[in-house]
Amino acid sequence: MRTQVAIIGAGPSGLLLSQLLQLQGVDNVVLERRTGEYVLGRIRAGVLEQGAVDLLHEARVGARLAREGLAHEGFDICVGDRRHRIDLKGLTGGKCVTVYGQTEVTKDLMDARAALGGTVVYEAQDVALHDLGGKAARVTYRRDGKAAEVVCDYVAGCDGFHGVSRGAIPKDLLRNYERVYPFGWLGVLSDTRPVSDELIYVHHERGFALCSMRSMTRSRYYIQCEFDEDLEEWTDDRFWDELRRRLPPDAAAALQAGPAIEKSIAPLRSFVAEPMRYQRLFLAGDAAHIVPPTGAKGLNLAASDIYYLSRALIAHYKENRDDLLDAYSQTALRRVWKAERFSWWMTTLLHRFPDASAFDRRVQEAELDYVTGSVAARTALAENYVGLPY
Ligand code: FAS
Ligand code: PHB
Repeated sequence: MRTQVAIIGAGPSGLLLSQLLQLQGVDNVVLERRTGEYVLGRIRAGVLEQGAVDLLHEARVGARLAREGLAHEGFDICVGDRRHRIDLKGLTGGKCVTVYGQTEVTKDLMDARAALGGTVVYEAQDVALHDLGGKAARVTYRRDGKAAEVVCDYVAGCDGFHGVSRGAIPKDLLRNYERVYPFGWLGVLSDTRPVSDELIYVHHERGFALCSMRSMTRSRYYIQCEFDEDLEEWTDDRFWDELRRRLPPDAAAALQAGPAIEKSIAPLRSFVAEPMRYQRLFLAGDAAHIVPPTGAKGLNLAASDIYYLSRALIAHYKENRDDLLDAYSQTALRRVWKAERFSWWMTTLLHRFPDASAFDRRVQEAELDYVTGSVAARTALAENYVGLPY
């Protein structure tokens, strides 16, 4: 098969890039290891920056998002029993975020690709990259036991943290930056009324907690846990009891428990791979970087990568210019690192670090006191949370 861009991975990064390229007449093929059902079954992000919302509308997948997405103008930070509202709209001159699950984004993208007749190959096994420095690159894979090959001008590595693309960059050229956190997030999805109309981020001596949602009838909750917890040990009742112990009294009283329709533990890490380009290969999304979900930046960074990469590829094919392609890695990394900083800062602010010294804990308390007591500090938090400019 011959195409202009081979995209590895049919998560939000790969599908969004595929849709944006085809809308501009750039031929592409997506190769996905898993089935579509498996991809949709992964419960992940929940908060979209305006930049991501705008890009989804540009990709013509914003209709359901506009109908069902929940505009959020602020959120609470709880310290002890006190709730402090971060007024996103007031502190950023009117900006807010939209609550709309990654599952729904992916579903909308899958439907749009099918409607446009896009080529998305699911269950593509043993994907491998070849000839990235040649006149054309090649991507080989197997499906239903048969070998297949895609010859292309460019490869977009949108295959997430555990994908193959990053590994195609020679080790002597690739620089990895990483911080692994000494805890994880135990997440529960339940068809219950959210405890509050807005998100609640909790700093508690027993550990961090987050009250989020997917709609006004479907809630998403997280509690900080040991990174090597045994999920089997966490019955629904144990989860609800522990969450209730970390919430302020009014929220604990309002909490509606119910059966977990999904329960999972996510490790927390900060990770960046540089550069995000090698010859004909471009990395985007989790293939290039990971943030702890505290700042709700993972999916949103994937969106800004795809914003830069789609424009660069379209400029190559429609305007015969390569300056955007040549600047892609540097342009994307500049925004990536600011989101990495914010996600690290918000994680450090809100979690209980088991190995923290007495001095560390006092500094954390002072930081919380400063953030909740200073308009300048809350403004800095708010402008990062709603998303820095592309
Ligand atoms: P993805 O990982 O979503 O997609 C990559 C795709 O490539 C997958 O479908 C995979 O099957 C495929 N693939 C992998 N290897 C392949 C191969 N060899 N060949 C072909 N295909 C291959 N972000 C937030 O903002 N908030 C959150 O709460 C949040 N929670 C998360 C929880 C977990 C457990 C994880 C892992 C991530 C979470 N994230 C969260 C981040 C997440 O939303 C990512 O940022 C987002 O999925 C990035 O999208 P992609 O870059 O498309 O990567
Ligand atoms: C979610 O709803 O899954 C979510 C919301 C905000 C975060 C992380 C996750 O910071």
